[in-house]
Amino acid sequence: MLVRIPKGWEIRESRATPESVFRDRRRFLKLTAGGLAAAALGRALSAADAAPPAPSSGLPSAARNPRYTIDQPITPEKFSSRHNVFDEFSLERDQVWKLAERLRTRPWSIHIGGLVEKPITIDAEDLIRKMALEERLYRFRCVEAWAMAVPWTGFPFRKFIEFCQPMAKARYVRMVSFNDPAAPGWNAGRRVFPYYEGLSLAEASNELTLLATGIYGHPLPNQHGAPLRLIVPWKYGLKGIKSIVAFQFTRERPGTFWNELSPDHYSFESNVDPREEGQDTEELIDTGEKRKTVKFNGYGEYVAALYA
Ligand SMILES: Nc1nc2c(c(=O)[nH]1)N[C@H]1C(S)=C(S)[C@@H](COP(=O)(O)O)O[C@H]1N2
Ligand SMILES: [Mo]
Repeated sequence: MLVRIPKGWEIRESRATPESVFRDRRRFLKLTAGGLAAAALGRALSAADAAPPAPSSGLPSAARNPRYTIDQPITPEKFSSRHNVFDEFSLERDQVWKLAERLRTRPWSIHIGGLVEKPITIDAEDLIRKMALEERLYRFRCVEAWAMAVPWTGFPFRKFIEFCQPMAKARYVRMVSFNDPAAPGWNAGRRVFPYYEGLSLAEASNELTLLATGIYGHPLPNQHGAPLRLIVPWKYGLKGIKSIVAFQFTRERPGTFWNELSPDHYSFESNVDPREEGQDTEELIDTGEKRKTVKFNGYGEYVAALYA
């Protein structure tokens, strides 16, 4: 069993931030060891209450794009699918998968609006069928200093922008998660939802930025943000908003969930940065191996110019 010691960021938060804001995140770290042990047992999914198949199911499997690969083993799915952050369902990392399981993701309306030539509402399935899907191996780094590497299926955000046709004056894109307290499994007592995120259009157009529809060669299970979630591998995981229902193109920089809760600790950009207090090392969720954090999570050659 993995034994975890308190992380630097945990100390930082308790020192500088009102207790009410961070009590939950601190509590999880104490529970993490148990969560990972449960994952290691590889508990079987109960099929009984399963929701209908995800919108991307039934599509031909996407070919792996060899340009995006990693220099470490892929994290086994039994770890990544049992240690999740999706606070709408549970603040306990090892409980999310079970609670999220019954969420219905079909049909799933996605609104595209704001500064676009023609605002539309489109079903996730119709949108996904319009896009050419590919698989990419990416590193993933949470601000809680855990890390993994997984194969995502999806389409480049850049292609999605072409589809949306934003007006020339648009500079940012704001994204919003589903918000349905009546949804099965919803258990969001302590936080105010929906979760919302944003990127500059320069960031969203970067070749790395992906809208994911699947993981490990199959549709996204709900705990990973079905039917559509954002993946920006050079940023902390909190930027990767799950189960998106709206995209709004804006001229002004939009607010983001964690930045507005605690601006001193979570910047709009939230790029992985080992110089930040408590972020110099990270721990792999499967092996417990500790290693040095790399600036931009190792993706500097793709993105450093965005921030120069
Ligand atoms: N809607 C929503 N999206 C979210 C979150 C959340 O709580 N709600 N958590 C974020 C955080 S902090 C992380 S680390 C990643 C975790 O993604 P995973 O569970 O697929 O590994 O999702 C991000 N997206
Ligand atoms: Mo995170």
